[in-house]
Amino acid sequence: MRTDTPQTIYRKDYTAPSYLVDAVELGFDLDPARTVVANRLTLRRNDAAGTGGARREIELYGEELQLVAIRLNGKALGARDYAIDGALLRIPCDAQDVVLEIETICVPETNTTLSGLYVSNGNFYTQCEAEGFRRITYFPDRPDVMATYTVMLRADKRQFPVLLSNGNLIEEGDLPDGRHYALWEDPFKKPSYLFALVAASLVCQEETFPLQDGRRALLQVWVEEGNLDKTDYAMQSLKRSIRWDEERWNLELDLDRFMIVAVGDFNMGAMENKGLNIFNTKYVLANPRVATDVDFQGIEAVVGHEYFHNWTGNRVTCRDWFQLSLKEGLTVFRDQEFSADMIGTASGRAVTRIDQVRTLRQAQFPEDAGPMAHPVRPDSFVEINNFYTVTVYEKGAEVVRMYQTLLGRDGFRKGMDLYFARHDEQAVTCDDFRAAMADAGGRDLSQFERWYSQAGTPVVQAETHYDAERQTYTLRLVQSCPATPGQAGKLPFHIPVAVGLLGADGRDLPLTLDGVDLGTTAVLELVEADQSFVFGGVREQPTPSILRDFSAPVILKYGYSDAELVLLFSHDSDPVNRWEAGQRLAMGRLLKLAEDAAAGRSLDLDDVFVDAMRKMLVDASLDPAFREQALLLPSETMIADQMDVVDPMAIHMARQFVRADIGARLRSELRAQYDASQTPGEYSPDAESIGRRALKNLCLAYLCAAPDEAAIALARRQFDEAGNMTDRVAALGALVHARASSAVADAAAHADDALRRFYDEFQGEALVVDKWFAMQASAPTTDVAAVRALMTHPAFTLRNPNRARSLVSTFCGANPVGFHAPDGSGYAFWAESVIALDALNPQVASRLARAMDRWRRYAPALQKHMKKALQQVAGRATLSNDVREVVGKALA
Ligand code: 0A1
Ligand code: ZN
Repeated sequence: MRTDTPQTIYRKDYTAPSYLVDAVELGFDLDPARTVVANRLTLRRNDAAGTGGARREIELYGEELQLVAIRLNGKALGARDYAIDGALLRIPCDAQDVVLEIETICVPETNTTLSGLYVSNGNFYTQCEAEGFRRITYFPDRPDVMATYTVMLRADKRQFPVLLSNGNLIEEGDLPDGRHYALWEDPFKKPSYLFALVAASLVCQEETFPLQDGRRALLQVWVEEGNLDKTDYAMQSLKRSIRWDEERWNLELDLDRFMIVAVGDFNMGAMENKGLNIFNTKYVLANPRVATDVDFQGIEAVVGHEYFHNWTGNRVTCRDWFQLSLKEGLTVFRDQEFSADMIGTASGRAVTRIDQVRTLRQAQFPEDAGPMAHPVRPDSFVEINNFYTVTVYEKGAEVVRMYQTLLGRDGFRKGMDLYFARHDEQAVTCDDFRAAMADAGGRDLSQFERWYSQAGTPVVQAETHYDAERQTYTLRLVQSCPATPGQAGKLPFHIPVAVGLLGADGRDLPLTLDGVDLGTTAVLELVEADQSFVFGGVREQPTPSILRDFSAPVILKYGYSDAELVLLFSHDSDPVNRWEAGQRLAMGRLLKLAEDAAAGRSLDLDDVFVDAMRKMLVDASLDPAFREQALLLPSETMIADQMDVVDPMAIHMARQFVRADIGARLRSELRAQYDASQTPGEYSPDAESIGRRALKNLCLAYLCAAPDEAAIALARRQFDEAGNMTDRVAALGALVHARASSAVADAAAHADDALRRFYDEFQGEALVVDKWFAMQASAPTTDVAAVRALMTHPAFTLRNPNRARSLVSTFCGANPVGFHAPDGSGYAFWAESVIALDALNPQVASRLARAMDRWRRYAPALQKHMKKALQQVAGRATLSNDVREVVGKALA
């Protein structure tokens, strides 16, 4: 917690480290109240780094450490031999080779930030990315300092029977006084942020797994006792990840042992520490009784993501934290491709792609249009932990995907091979990645750099003209990009725009551009601000399908008629654009209805839209998973993002009206589809079954959006008879959301009864209790008073990030009606919660703080309350850098 003005760090100020570290030897005497860390560093002067005329110094960082002793080449240093300025410890030194020994003490049991060395449920864990290692020992804690690590762990044997660190176990044994030790050695050079240790009472599922090159690796999934019945899926996902990386990229596991450890207190999803991944329990523990389909999918994606980091992030790492997307964008792209390949079918791939587009629109586009907007490779930050964003991750993945779209799959693979050939065991930049792609593909990708340096979502405005006489069809694309903080004007991007043309019968027309036959989907390269493409041999007036497969993270504007959208929604051979047409049909109506609701006019939904939805619902030739996506309306956040002045209540009323109207008008079709989508037999989280359950449960949600006694009875029956958590929570959600219905007797009692029974049955399962809180926090009938009441529940605590997020963050981020109450009570609650959380865990507080990002978009009456709440937080004398940066930028 700091009180001084936080410092901004700039990318342009990067300088190379004055000393490099070749080897690190760490000794830990682990004690929750007083852990002693002995650190022996072998350093080498980095002559490539200038000192700007100043005397050379060894620069080390340390936070929350008690410094016991420092020795330089065997000589004890006194207080005058070094200087400590905040987190920075500087030792004047010019020697070529140096051995530095440092002894420090830290207190894991009081570390509530969950960064550095901390205690969770009595066990020790570490989290070092981005700058947590400096909370363990003094060190040149920056990713371009890569060293080999040898780690000796000592702890009480009864309390901490399992002692783990990175790499290979060299030796273990007993010590006097009931203690024991384990010596670990990691043969690969790594930056300090990839260091990890675990000292705990845990159990594991393990097996040896054959690698492509004939070696066998020991795989382990470590969990607390009582959870071994929930590790199978993580283990299977790990094995699939290893195999996929070998087969798709020829990348092998480089260690003899790979460990995953699950911990209940964790700030993020998981962490890719070399050979010792530490995971939030949410992304490890699953069985059908406690985990939903979405949980299973999340586990596969995150296990893959962390495993893939072993090459994209660990073997080749980032030069500095501005390059974060080098590893994160690339690794998200890899985990997205992994998930898509695991499904295998074209339609399954499309559904994963639609999910990605949804995430971008739901979270990244708003970020890119708000006060925290930043380029994929930021130019500055106050607190790096604030930059683990959807822009760095998801937009970063889109940028990587665009290389593949421009170079083709084979060209992209060549670029990846060249990247590893050039940079293995190095710390590099996004420019190095781009250079590998350009060189491997023989392409000039200099303009493509703007995807890294310019923030904001580009807008592509399309116009078309059909010349029947010449049989030409002209597509004019005009691109622009709105101003973002610190970036007023933007230059044109290099945008791949995949395009197809549909005939009146809905079939793809053959494409010819400048006499070249391009099949049925052409990837146009938009590089100018205003550029036209003329297709030849077009025999009829076509309907354009633009931005197929969402070929670039842009907003496409085109004046589609309803008839064109219905044609695309019924026929587009590109499933992503087929879905997109439905979203456009829905969005047009939702915006109009929100206006009507705000003006107090009566609401009405036209037959064209309802018929299109009906057709989609009953089209048995389409995958259930795709139909579910196509029938899901844009979220309230997405609708809000389209409005100049956001009225959350009007948006909610509009969307609820559409849901209820569909529920009522398609009642019999929904009911029939509900019955047709059952998944008899044993639960399995395969894509086909997941799709059927998703469609079935969407039907239930629609039926309960216009509830009659039959719909509620259906939900109750599903709740009672559900053989898995997916169906159980879907039914509970339907009941809770129908709570206020006046059309059904005892709607509230049914909801309350189900909630009570759910809690009684699952109170021993922390992750399920999180769902129980989140379900109530997001229900539109839940107001601040109800949230405050839930906070007094014995199972609630702000100290556990998952639990705090399940109630507080869900209410502030996913319950627009409750949060934006006209009296400002939601915002006052937000301010109070940010302040309370900040005292415990700045990273979690800062994420919550972002719920107010877009405050300037709301109606003036709401803005006034929001500003007051922001000022209340900003006015606190003690605030973390994390929160200060977020609220400061919001108010700027
Ligand atoms: N690198 C991890 C995410 C992560 C980032 C920061 C953390 O603490 C501040 C923890 C984890 C990943 O991409 O999975
Ligand atoms: Zn990552």
